[in-house]
Amino acid sequence: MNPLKRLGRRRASVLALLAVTTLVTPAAATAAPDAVRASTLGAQAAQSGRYFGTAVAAGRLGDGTYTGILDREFNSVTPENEMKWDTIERSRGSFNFGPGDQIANRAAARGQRLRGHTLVWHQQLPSWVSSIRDANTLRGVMNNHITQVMNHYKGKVYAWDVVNEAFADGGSGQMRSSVFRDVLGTGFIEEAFRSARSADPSAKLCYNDYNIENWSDAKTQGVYRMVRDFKARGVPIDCVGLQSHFGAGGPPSSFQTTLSNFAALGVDVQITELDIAQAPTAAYANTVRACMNVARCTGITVWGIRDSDSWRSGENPLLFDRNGNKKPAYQSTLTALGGSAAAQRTGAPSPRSTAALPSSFRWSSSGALIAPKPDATHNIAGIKDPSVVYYNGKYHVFASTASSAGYNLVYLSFSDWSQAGSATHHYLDRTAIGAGYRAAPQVFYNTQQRLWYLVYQTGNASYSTNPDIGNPNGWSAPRNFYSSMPDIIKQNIGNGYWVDMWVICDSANCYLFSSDDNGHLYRSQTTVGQFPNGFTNTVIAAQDSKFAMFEASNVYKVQGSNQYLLLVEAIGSDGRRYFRSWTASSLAGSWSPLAASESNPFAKSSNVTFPAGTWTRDISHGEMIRAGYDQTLTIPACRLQYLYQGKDPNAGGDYNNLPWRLGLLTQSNSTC
Ligand code: 9MR
Repeated sequence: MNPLKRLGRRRASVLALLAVTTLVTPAAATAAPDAVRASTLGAQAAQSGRYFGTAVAAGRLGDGTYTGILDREFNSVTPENEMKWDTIERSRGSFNFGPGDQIANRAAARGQRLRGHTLVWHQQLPSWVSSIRDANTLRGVMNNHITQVMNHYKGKVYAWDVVNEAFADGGSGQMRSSVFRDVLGTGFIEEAFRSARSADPSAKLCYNDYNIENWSDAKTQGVYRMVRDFKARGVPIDCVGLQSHFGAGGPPSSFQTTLSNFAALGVDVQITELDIAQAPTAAYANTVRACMNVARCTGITVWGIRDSDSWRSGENPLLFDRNGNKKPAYQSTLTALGGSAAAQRTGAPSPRSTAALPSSFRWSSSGALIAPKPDATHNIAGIKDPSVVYYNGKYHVFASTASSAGYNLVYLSFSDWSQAGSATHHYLDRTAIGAGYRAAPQVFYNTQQRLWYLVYQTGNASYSTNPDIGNPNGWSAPRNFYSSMPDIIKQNIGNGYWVDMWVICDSANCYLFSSDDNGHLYRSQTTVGQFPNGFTNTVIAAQDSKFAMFEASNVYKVQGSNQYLLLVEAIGSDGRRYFRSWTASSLAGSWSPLAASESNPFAKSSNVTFPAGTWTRDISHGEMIRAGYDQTLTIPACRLQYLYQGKDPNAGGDYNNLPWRLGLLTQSNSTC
């Protein structure tokens, strides 16, 4: 963004001069990642906002070794059999919650989460249900079961496996035969989820299955199509459980791709019943890493505590031996849980390169989701330049606030886009970030330093850090990346403005990109170890004519591939903003056009539909919804989403006073 456009060069150079006086200081010299490593599975998982759980059998709760491990290591539990239909409603209308309550109450007393397992399943189903042939009767029985059980556990269950194992093995990709499908038709799953939502609107509703871990399997694709269809039609679904009962080879190489592709549909993913034949250390570590690398992979449950507790005890598939001792896989699991949040820097085999990005894009846009919320001391005309991460069950959005008086920053968070409009706006001028010109934020988590970074422009490229993204008051005062504007920028900026600073790191280096509103994209480089210091060797990374390569550049890593994606905002022949795109095989590499022309744009009004009404002709400064939240800025390859700024096409006048709003694009031509 170019906030100085109407403020004039003089102010820009004054700001740049002022900025020189703020020296670059290490932000996190005291951060010691190893010092905060936890010593149990649950505590370590909690550090990245996840849970680590186990299946629990009520019959074993009298065993002190068992409960000792349970309470020490796990912060989530799933009743292994106690909430299944044949236990809870063995005869019609007669409910037995005793064994389930025993587990639920015990977990609640210890602050452990509870996963509800499972409401509708063709197994462990009493014969009085499986023998029903009349659709109305079965529908009533199914909905009553869901309603009674969910009502009973309301407020205690974090996520329910509403429907379990409804898809067939093999190559059909269809639902399996069961009394539910055969009598009610394939719509029974939708009906079950709708009943579940009305019974307990605050529980997360999951579809759970096995053999859906390998992306190309027909069964995985069948479940994926169903979830996509549910999301498209507004059928309530919040999560997909991948059971993950693996052979000794561990997860398929596409496992992370599968997790992130489901997550990209807008659902959480969870590993719900993990066990691996012979418990190889690498197989456990690879499984955990795949989850850690996907922001919406919210937790992992192993299917039992000791090998002797397992339904496949002959294969010794768990993390504790028969005596309750930690096995080698325990250590590799714990280590993997403490690994990078979204980076593969621990030597995990990279997933096969999957769906590369297409060479043309189509999008569907939401209406304006986020508007400014002026208050007595903040007279704001536009909300702009959003940066967004999904972390710990919430979207965290940072944006510029704009008015003719100038620019500053705002923060808001919400769990669902439907709540974006009602979220509280925290004005960051009230924090150590301070008043004055701050704009165009970019947020990410630095996994080495265990700190959130907010990068923004102040006339220089500046940043603040915060250990807790959810605490708006936790940001440090601004520091600068450069002592002054690099010479190469001074030589090329012409009448432009130095704007839109952007940081992205690979496993060795961090790069700082910026634009000059004059046709140049600049890149500086430092090592991951030196970051945020040492940005030298500034070069021109890409150039074009002024309006063809204007500003608001984004650079991302494409998940599951060796591709990086560059987006740059341009001004079209119609005067409206749009995005062009390029790819490269490394961050310091040269950029090849992907969808880089006005006739084949990355995102422009011409390839965006507006089902809720065309509220903007500009597709301007924004950010992709990432697959993770760390410094690698990894995005999914499928179903891209882009949070952008748009405005009433008829609005005009002072650029700083334009009524910018934020909307969300969702890719509509994804082939995966
Ligand atoms: O571990 C469970 C075992 O004790 C039961 O006998 C069995 C009955 O079908 O169910 C086991 O748990 C299953 C889970 O509920 C659904 N996914 C597959 C699990 C292993 O069979």
